[in-house]
Amino acid sequence: MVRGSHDLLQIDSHDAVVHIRLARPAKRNALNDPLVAQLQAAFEQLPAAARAVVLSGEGEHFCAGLDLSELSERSVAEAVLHSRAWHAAFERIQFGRVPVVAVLHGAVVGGGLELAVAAHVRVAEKSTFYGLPEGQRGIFVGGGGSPRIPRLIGIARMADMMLTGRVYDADEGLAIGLSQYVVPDGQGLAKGFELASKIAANAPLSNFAIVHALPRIADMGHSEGLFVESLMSAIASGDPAAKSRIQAFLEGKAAKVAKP
Ligand code: 1HE
Repeated sequence: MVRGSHDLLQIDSHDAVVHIRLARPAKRNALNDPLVAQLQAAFEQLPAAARAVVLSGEGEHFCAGLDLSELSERSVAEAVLHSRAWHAAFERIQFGRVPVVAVLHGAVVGGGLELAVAAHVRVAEKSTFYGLPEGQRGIFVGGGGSPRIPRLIGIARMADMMLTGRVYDADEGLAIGLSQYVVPDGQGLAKGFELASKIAANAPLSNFAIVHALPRIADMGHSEGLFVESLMSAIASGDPAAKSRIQAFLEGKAAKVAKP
């Protein structure tokens, strides 16, 4: 189903939900060049039936970030291109064809956190811890963390994580906005698939608008944002899927919004 080499990923289809797992546990799923390229290819080549993706990591940790053993071999120009390659791959996740639910556990550090925040929904098992050790390593984020992470937790918190090496645990990560859910250890995938199945059942155009229009509107000025919102809203509500779903509700055939 997914073309090309992906020996550092494990990819399985479960009906409309595709499960993509980082499969380099001996190196704590550290992101080397082939793994980043395989991630990009996997998200570019999702099967036509895919409606949502669950992204997780094998072994004890979600992802240890940049493969530090590759770092010393690059010139400045090569390092720029390397960072741009991460950007291209993670853009395919954030602005791909379907929403992505990341299931986190253990270390979610450095580039691993940059990968996690390219997803749309994050479920963290209790074992999760978040860090940005770039300051200690003498480097800087390069996988899109600068624009994405402050939008979730603010510049001050990200600067603190990078300057002091502060690490947040799963509950703290939930409180500050790094994840939307925390679940007990071992239950992350079940929760991730439950959420992905709900997402997959939405009208495709609604999911498209949420993935592609919402973050761009949030980046616009107020007036432009309101206008583009109106356009996106009119396009979505004009779709036959919206008309049939609203009709089903009016006929008492669709689920009500229930109190949690
Ligand atoms: C690695 C990496 C890696 C593990 N690159 N090889 N990232 C970091 O600074 C995080 C560095 N890693 C760690 O802090 C720890 O490894 C963990 C907390 C993630 C996991 O600890 P642990 O005790 O389970 O594993 P370990 O014994 O430290 O590591 C197991 C093996 O994975 C070991 O290799 P081995 O051949 O000796 O068995 C480690 O060397 C290897 N390993 N992490 C390479 N990151 C686009 S810019 C992004 C910038 C960043 O991401 S900076 C943050 C980098």
